[in-house]
Amino acid sequence: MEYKNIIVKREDKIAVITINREKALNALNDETVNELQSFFHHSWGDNSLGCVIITGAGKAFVAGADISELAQCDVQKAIATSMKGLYLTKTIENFPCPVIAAVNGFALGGGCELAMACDIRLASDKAKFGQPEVNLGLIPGYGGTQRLARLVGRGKAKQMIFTGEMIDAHEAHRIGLVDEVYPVEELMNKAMEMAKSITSKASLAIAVAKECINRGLDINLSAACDLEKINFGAIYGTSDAFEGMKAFLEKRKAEFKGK
Ligand code: DAK
Repeated sequence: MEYKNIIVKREDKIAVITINREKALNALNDETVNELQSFFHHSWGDNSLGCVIITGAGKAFVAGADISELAQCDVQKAIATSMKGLYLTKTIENFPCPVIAAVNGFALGGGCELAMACDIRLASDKAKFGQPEVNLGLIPGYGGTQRLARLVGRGKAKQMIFTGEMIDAHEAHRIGLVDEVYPVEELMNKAMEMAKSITSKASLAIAVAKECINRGLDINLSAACDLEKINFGAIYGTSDAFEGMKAFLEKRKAEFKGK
């Protein structure tokens, strides 16, 4: 698949997507959102894919939605744009294998929202996070009011969204917005290391665990535990589960087949 604004590199079971509009600090224009959506759509049934890493070229992860395009929106176009962004973030959230955001630099507005839709956020010590929409007279449009509050709590989310101010990677880590912080030169190696660890495990178990965590957080604990119970049973229908337990008992490395 040919893309203009993203670079996709495949290393074994891992796909690394680099958002590559460096001159606009990787701002998400319509075409880039379409390309990201297209990657996830075309990869949905690809059983050889075990983990996706999203990062940005140059000094930004993504500096937000493309303001030159946002400035052209009327009410109808704004709703359509928001729906597209929400659809992309939902697609990433529901994608059957883990998606890691390797946040190298600015993750602002739609960029912070893109990172929040990923399963795990690793940040470089140069990364900066913010929801600066109020500076433009807007509110977040790709799920930011919802995902940020769920990740960092309503007080911190309101602080970030109401002031529009940026926070650095260490503060983002402290409040739970990012999971790990690394020196910028180590970020991609660390992301690959994590992706390799994930792809060495049973892919169906990971897909089901992702689903349980995501769905479970939207419902009450008792119903969520029931959801886990059903899926715990369902995973016994996979041969990988038996291979994993057999390998342990035979003191050898498991050979998972994704079946
Ligand atoms: N869009 C378009 N171009 C951008 C951009 C953006 N978001 N961010 C940066 N650029 C461009 C700059 O215009 C500049 O272009 P040239 O002048 O060189 O042509 C180039 O990238 C380099 O930027 P700077 O010269 O400004 O670089 P600095 O290092 O000095 O500053 C910065 C970096 C990240 C602090 C600064 O660029 C900045 O403040 N950027 C804007 C950040 C921002 O406000 N992002 C937008 C957040 S709002 C919605 C849907 C979605 C959204 C909202 C509504 N609905 C459907 C209603 C989402 C909104 C957002 O994401």
